[in-house]
Amino acid sequence: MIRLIVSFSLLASAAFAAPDGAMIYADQCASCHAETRLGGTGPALIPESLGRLKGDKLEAVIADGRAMTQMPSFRATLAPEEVAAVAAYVSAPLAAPAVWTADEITASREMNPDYVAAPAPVFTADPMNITLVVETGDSHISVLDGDTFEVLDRFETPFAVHGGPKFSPDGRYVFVMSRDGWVQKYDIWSLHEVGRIRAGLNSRNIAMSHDGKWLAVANYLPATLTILSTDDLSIANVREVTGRDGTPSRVSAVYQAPDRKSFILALKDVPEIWEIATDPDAGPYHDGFVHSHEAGMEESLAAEKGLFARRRIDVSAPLDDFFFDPRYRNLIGANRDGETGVVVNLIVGREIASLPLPGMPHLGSGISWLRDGRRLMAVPHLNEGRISVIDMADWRLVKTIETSGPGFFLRSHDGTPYFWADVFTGPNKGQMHIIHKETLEVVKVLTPEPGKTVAHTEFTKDGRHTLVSIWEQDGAVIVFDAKTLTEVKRLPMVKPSGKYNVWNKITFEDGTSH
Ligand code: DHE
Repeated sequence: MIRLIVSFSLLASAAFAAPDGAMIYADQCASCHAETRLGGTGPALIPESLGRLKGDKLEAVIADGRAMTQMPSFRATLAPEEVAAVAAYVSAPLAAPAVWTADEITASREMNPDYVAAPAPVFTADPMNITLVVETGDSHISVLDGDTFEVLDRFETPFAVHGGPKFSPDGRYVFVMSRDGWVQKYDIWSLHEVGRIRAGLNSRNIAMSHDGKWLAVANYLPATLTILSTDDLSIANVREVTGRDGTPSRVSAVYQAPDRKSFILALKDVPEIWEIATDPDAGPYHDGFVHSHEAGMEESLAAEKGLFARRRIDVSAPLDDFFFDPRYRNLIGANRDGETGVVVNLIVGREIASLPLPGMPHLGSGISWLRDGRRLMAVPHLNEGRISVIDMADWRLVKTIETSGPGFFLRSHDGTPYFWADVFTGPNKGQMHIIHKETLEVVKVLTPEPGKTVAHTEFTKDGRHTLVSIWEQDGAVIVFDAKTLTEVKRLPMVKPSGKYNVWNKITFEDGTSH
């Protein structure tokens, strides 16, 4: 009888056993987020990187997925108890804390033993009109001749490249970053990889210093900014990123501010923006300001001087994403969860205006141009089919352009009257809107491959052609005549994402991302 009761209770406990979060994680999540939980294509899933994403919010992301990311919905795969179990598992600290020290970064550095720097380009194509195509489908980059569209080389990249590769100011070298923190240096003239290094465990993007000497890597994990020497990829500086009160913060993105000879950092977890000097003579960099009650004057709290000196700028809420005016005097920032954007004047170091920007504005993809002597900027929204056009003199919303669905990227060029805006999700995914920069009217909607994702545009050096990605495994880059808007050529590519023209990037062409 006792035996019977024992086996019954064993059976019952097996039948009603709580789901095992670790097992579900290994089964469903590890392929993207890594067995160690330190991140792969997906971000690291540990309390340090989940930040404010806790409890119900975290379970909702697992159940519903996340808009505009590769995070799918698990509602059909996992029962609510299983979602809760895996959420609890990833919310628990790692057995050992995730660290990635300067020594580990250095140890990861691999220089290509076969690389020999060519004295001149090894091809006859115009080195200033080279366009790179990131093919995420099989982790490669195609190096295109921007005049003939011939593929000069196709080299392997680290897995899951994200954000724009950054070129040296002379356009010879390019640096590529993957979500798991690898930075690769490639010599375009020699058509050879120079080397690579893992600068972080989970990284966001990279920025090149005004003089081409330093490359900054924005990291989520660990909460650091890694600065590498562009020469040999050795570490120049690793700075822990913490708010005034010591709270560690992930870095959402780092941008080059060439006119200011600095890097500007968007901090994800604290309401601060950082500026890091790339000028050895910089400073003093005032570490924020306080208002003096007696004199009504501003006083600096602290100051740093010289190369990599840091300045903190306080903002009302953490900002994820930035856009800059062409002289880098003002930064326009937005929080992906918020309804407004803010303008931060980098000279005085404080917010000077706010903008109505609901619907997840994607400022990093913004462009600007001159219309009747006034500079306008346009920003797509990640979850709404509209584009906000703002006057950069008085920060007025000039127009909201309706499109047929949420878009990711905008692109233009001095040599064209139009800007191109994609639709990345929704029933009209794949439509490309051609919008006139004077009238702000949609003049044409192209659907080059119905049903397929068609996104991200880049112009050639002279603006005569545009290259658009069919963002599919068996995809292609379509070359359009930018004037007649007709297809000129189609180059088969494996899930091509971003495309980057050397000239447009190194000259800071208005219509392109920097
Ligand atoms: Fe990106 C650029 C952030 C999701 C493809 N993306 C950027 C930049 C930032 C950013 C800050 C500018 C960096 C730079 O070039 O220096 N991206 C984010 C996000 O926060 C977001 C919404 C969520 C995330 O998971 O990180 C996100 N991005 C995506 C994607 O899902 C895309 C479509 C596919 C992918 O590869 O992950 C994607 N992002 C890109 C591309 C660029 C980019 C192709 C470079 C655009 C350019 O022309 O410069």
